[in-house]
Amino acid sequence: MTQIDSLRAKYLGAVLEAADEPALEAVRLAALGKKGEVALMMRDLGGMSPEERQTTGKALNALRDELDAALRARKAALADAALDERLRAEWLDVTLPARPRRVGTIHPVSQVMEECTAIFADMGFRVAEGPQVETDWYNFDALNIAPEHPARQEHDTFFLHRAPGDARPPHVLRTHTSPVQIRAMQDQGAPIRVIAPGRVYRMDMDQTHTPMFHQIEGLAIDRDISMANLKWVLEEFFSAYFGARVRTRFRASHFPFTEPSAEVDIQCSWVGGTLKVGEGNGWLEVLGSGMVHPHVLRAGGIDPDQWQGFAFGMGIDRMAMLKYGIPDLRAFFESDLRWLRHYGFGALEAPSLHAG
Ligand code: 2U9
Repeated sequence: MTQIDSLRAKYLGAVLEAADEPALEAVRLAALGKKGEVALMMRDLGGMSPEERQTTGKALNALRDELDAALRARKAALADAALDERLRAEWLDVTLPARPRRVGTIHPVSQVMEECTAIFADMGFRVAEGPQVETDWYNFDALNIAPEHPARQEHDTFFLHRAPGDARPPHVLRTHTSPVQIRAMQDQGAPIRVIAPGRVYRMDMDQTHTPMFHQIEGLAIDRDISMANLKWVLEEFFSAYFGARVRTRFRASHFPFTEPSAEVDIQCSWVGGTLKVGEGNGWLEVLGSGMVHPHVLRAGGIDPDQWQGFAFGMGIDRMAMLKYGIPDLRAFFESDLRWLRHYGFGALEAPSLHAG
């Protein structure tokens, strides 16, 4: 075997035995590097006869090309093997269930607000909204609430005091959503049919009152609207809301913004400490209402000689307590996660008129 043949055998064997890229690189340097064995033999060509130089040179070039090809092939094979090994080691089961995520709930107040809105919308009422910080004109004067009325006292209403020296009357946190309907009458005129759900503020705090609570008010103005229409709308509403035929009882009352005025009770029973709406001989007060006072129509830019209509107002928080058996109003606004998980609703339990 010539020297070239033994080099070929040695390095082709070394290439195949190289177990990783650094070992392969060492083989390459030893064979084809500047000081490698093939290069050293090339250097010896100078001392050979022309014929010998030609045959040996050709053979050395062929050996260099052959080793180079073997090195490349081995390098590619090692890279493939390394990738196979990574794919085996870094295996991922994409069918595993996802890690559980904490999901929030819809607050009962939001849920009930949506339920009520859906029912009134079905009867042709549109939702109206307005600011929570109001002028005293929209919150009191426009609603026929006299300057000396107790609601205007410092201990009943939250006032936003002006800077010292500013003589203008202070803004208030709205004490009811009625100013929304004044604005709606001014914007839309008559006939009009709107509901105004939203937050209201009164300086009150005990087992049944929080300084912020929620109301939904309704207003229907047309040429011949009467208390009979009011009674039908309310009975229709309560029956849809509680899911049973609910009778109502009207008791004469007084509000500055309605004349005549009525407080409305719904039929209920108390059995073994549980309240059931829509049955029995008991009555539960849930609502205030009446025919809109002519002064209030005029404040809304509507001529009381041409138009008349009813208005009503009720507390949403209380409606939620009644329907879902929630005992303490104050817990509504404490943000206790256990309470929210217990009384909250799933985001997909959207209220509708056809579902439970
Ligand atoms: C306009 C004209 C009249 C809305 C009305 C009541 C009677 C009422 C209370 C019920 C429980 C408030 O949440 S509560 O404390 N509401 O008794 N609300 S009539 O009357 C209006 C509203 C707007 C333009």
